[in-house]
Amino acid sequence: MNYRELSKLISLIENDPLEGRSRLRNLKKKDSMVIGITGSPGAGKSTLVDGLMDCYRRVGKTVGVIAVDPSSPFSGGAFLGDRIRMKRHFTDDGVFIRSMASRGSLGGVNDAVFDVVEAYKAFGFDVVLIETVGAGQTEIEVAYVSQTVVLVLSPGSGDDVQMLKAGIMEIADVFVVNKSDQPGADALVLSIKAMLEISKDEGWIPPIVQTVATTGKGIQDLCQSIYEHQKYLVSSGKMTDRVIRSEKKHAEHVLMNMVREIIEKSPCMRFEEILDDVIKNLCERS
Ligand SMILES: Nc1nc2c(ncn2[C@@H]2O[C@H](COP(=O)(O)OP(=O)(O)OP(=O)(O)O)[C@@H](O)[C@H]2O)c(=O)[nH]1
Ligand SMILES: [Mg+2]
Repeated sequence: MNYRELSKLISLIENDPLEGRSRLRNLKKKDSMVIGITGSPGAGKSTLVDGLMDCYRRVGKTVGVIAVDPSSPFSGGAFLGDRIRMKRHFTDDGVFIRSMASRGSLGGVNDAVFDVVEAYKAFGFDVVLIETVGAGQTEIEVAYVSQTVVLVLSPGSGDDVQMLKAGIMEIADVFVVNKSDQPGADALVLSIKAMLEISKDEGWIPPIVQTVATTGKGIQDLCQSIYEHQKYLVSSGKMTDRVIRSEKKHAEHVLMNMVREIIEKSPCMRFEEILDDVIKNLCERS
């Protein structure tokens, strides 16, 4: 597969999820490292992704990036912003960047992201980086596609640990306090530490990495922390759990969307009939 074919496959996934998925089914996939970069808007995720790409490219690894844009359609501002910020890598053969609108994709963004990750694996990238805004349940769910979830926080942006959405802290494997050149970074680190102390230790204590993404400070540490987490997943046997977690979420999202679609189109009006109709339809599709 070349980049053109990969682009086409992604468009197919977005425009005709069923067809896209059947195409994916027959492709051989690499055991890529899948890293999620999530956090509040403007925390510096794209700038960090850019730095991470550098880290991986320097050791010869190929990188596929998926930037899930929370608000604007494909032509929107954030998409262009991401393009510009990541432009250093635009001419690099070992890098592929795709932005996806989180609204407007058929079957929902979650299905599409899960499927696009599969397409990236089929292409054979060593590393897949997914940037999402961890602002709501949908975005948190997207994080389940990743083996390692990096949560990016920054001082002075309302990233008060107490106020973070439930669920987002729990899903973080590595914490990043970005914009460490700004006041309040140390206090933010302390509050994350305090929060981690009361949370349950299940063998992995999420490290807190301080970065200044704009200068590259701390990026190497972040790369190292991600590597350590991956190593931990493999040595503890938890990598398999992560893979299963992702597969299950993927299946859940695809099926939920199918069910929703069938219910919407169902000519039946009574509860039992609707249930029967859904089950009949699902059986016919499988
Ligand atoms: N001072 C400072 N500014 C930073 C740092 N990292 C990123 N920025 C700036 O913060 C702004 C947002 O950075 P992005 O990388 O676009 O942040 P993002 O989280 O991807 O933003 P969205 O995708 O819009 O949610 C940009 O103007 C960056 O230049 C940092 O470490 N220090
Ligand atoms: Mg961004």
